[in-house]
Parts: sequence; C-alpha cells; structure tokens
Amino acid sequence: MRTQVVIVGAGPSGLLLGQLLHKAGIDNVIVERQSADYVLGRIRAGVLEQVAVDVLDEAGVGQRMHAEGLPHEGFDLLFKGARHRIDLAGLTGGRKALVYGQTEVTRDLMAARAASGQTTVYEAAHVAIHGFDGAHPHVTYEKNGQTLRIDADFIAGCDGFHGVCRASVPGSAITEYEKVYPFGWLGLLSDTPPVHEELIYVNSPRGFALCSMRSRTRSRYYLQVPLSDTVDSWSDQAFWDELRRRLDPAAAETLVTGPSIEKSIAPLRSFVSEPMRFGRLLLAGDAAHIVPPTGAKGLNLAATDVKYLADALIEHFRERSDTGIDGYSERCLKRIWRAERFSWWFTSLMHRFPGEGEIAQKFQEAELDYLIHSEAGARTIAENYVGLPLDFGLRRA
Ligand code: RFL
Ligand code: PHB
Repeated sequence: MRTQVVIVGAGPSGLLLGQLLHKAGIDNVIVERQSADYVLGRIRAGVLEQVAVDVLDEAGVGQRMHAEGLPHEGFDLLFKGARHRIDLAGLTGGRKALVYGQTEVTRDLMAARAASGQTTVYEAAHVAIHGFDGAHPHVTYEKNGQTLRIDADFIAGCDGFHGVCRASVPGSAITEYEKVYPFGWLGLLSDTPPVHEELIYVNSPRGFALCSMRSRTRSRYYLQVPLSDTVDSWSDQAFWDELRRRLDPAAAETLVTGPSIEKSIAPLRSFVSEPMRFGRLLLAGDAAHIVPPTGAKGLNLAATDVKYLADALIEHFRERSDTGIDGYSERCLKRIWRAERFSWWFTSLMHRFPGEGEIAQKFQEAELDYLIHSEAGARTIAENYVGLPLDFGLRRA
C-alpha cells in the first residue's frame, strides 16, 4: 500500500492529524496497535483549552463538543480547609476552559474518520518504522498472520509515550529530559452529579485531590496515592471516605457517592524529547512529551502539535516548501516547555512529597495564600491554565 502520510497511533493526536490532512486533500493511513473499543475505554483528559477547541472545529468535529461540553469560567483552589475561586474569565479577558472528555473527543474523531473513507488499521501487531532518515520511509506490521507494508512520504509518530516511533530513533540523535514524581493519581468515574459546578483542586495535609466531571450527571475524582498502592487496594467506599477527608466541610457534606464505573492509577511524569523531527519522521503529542495531569495540558499540547504538523505537511504537499517542516520542532517546543513548567509548578504546589515534612506544607499554604490575594498571582495561574494562543512563538508573548 502507498499513501502520502502514514500515521502511527489512533489516539487523539493521530486521529486529529488524519482528519486535518484529509480535509486538505492529503491521503493518509492510520496504524493502531489496539482495537477501537480499547482506545475508547481509556479514561483520560477532561479539560480543553480554547486553542484545542479551535483545532477540533477546524477538523470539522466540533458539533457535539459545543452542544454537550460545559464551559467553565473559573475553578476553586482549596487549602487550609477553605475554597477560593480563580476567576479565569475575569482575569484573562473572557477566556475559559471547556469540560469535554477525551473519550468523547476520540469518539467524534473516530466517527469523522469512518465518514472520510481513509484507511485505519486497528489491532496491528509488531508495528515497525523504517527508512525515515532517507527518501523512502515505510511502516510494517502484522495482521491476520500476514506481514504488510505501507510506503509513504512521511511517518507521523502519534503513538504515545510507550510507542515505537521515538524508540526507533538512534539515542545519539535525541535528548530526553525526565522527572518522575513519587506518587500517582487514583481516578474514579461515577454516574453521580459533580460535587460543585466548577473543578476543585485540593491541597490537603492528607494529599492532593481533584473534583472534576464529564457532564452534569457524571463525575471524575482523583486522589494522590503512593505508587505502591494498587486499584484493588482501594474499594469504592475507601475512595469516597478519603476524598471526604480531603474536602472542606460543605463539599464533604454535599458529595454524592455511588458505584465506580472505572478506577485506575496513573503515574505522574514530566518528560520532553528533543527534537521532534528526524528526517521524514515527525513526532506529536505524548510520543514526544508528557506532563503531569495537574495543569490539564497533555491533550491540549497534542492538539497544538498536530495543528502545527498538519500546517507543515500541507505546505509541503501544496507549495513544495519545507519551511514549516524545518521549523516544526522549534515551534512546538516553545509552547511545550511553557506548559511543562506550569504543570511541574502546579504539581509541586499542590501535592505532598514524601520526606519533605510539615514545613513544605506551610510553604505551599503561604504561596497559595499569596497567589489568591494578589491579582498578579491569580492572573499568573489563570493565564497559564487557559493556555497560550496558537500563534505563540510567532509573536512576542
Ligand atoms: P495516546 O492517547 O497515548 O495515543 C497513542 C496511541 O498510539 C497507540 N500505540 C501504537 N500504535 C501502533 N503501534 C505501536 N507500537 C503503538 N504504541 C502505541 C496507542 O494504543 C494509542 O492509541 O497519545 P496522544 O494521541 O498523543 O494523546 C495524548 C493524550 O492522550 C494525553 O496527553 C492526555 O490524556 C493527558 N491528560 C490530560 N490532558 C489534558 O489536556 N487535559 C486533561 O484534563 C488531562 N487529564 C490526562 C489527564 C492523562 C491522564 N492519564 C491517565 C495519563 C488525566 C489523566 C489521568
Ligand atoms: C479530568 O477531568 O480528568 C481532569 C481535569 C483536570 C485536570 C486533570 C484531569 O487537571
């Protein structure tokens, strides 16, 4: 088989890239290791920045997102037992966040993919990439006992942190920066009304907690837990009891509990690999970088990488110009490092770090107190949370 761009991975990055390229008349094939149901079953992001909303609109998949997504103009910070609102819209000239789950984004993208008629191969085994440092890149995989090959002009590595694309680049050509945090997030999804109409980020002596949602009837909650904990060691009852202990009295009282639909533990990591382009291989999304979820930046960064990549590929095929491809890494990395710094800082401010003692809690509370009482402080959080504009890096910011 031959195509213009072969995309490895059918997560949000791969599906969104496929759709933007298809709309521009560029032929592409997606090769995914898992089944479509497996991809949809992973419960991940919940918050979209305006730029991600704009890119999804451009891809033509925004209809349900606008009808069902919940616009949020603020969120609460809870510390020393009291809640304080960060007025995102008031502090950023009207910008807001949209609560719309990654599962729904993926479902919308899969529907558009099916309608586009472009090929998607699910359950492809032993995916391997070849020849990206020369003029004839290609991808091989196994399916139904056969080895198949796809030739293309470019390979887009959208295969997440554990994918094959970044791992295929020689170590001498890549620099990796990494910080692994000494705790995880235990997430619980339930068909219960959210405890509050906006998100609550909690700094508690017992550890971080987050109250989020997927809709007005479906809640998503997280607890900071030691990495040694397993999902099986947390009954639903134990989860709800611990969440209540980390909340303020009013929220603890109004919290509606119910059976979990999904429970999982995610490790927290900051990771960037540089550069993001190796000849005819271009990485995008979690394949190139990971942020701890505290700042809600991962999916948003994936969306902006993909927008820049689609623009660069369209320029290549339409105008025979490689200016966009040559500048791709640098353009992405500028906003990636800004989001990495914010996510690391917000994680450090909100979590208990083993061995750091009570003084660390006092420092965090003093900083939070400063942030909410200083307009400059509150604006710093708000600006970072709503995210950078798409043309960041092309102009002063
Ligand atoms: P994905 O979603 O990991 O998709 C990669 C796809 O590639 C496939 N794959 C392969 N396919 C073929 N061959 C191989 N060898 C392959 N190896 C892997 C995989 O099966 C998969 O389908 O990466 P992508 O598309 O770059 O998307 C990134 C986002 O998923 C991620 O950044 C976000 O989920 C991060 N994130 C959040 N981001 C936000 O912007 N806002 C949030 O509120 C937010 N909350 C979160 C999050 C991530 C979390 N977890 C579990 C890590 C909350 C959590 C708990
Ligand atoms: C989520 O709803 O899954 C979510 C929301 C905000 C975050 C992280 C995760 O910062």
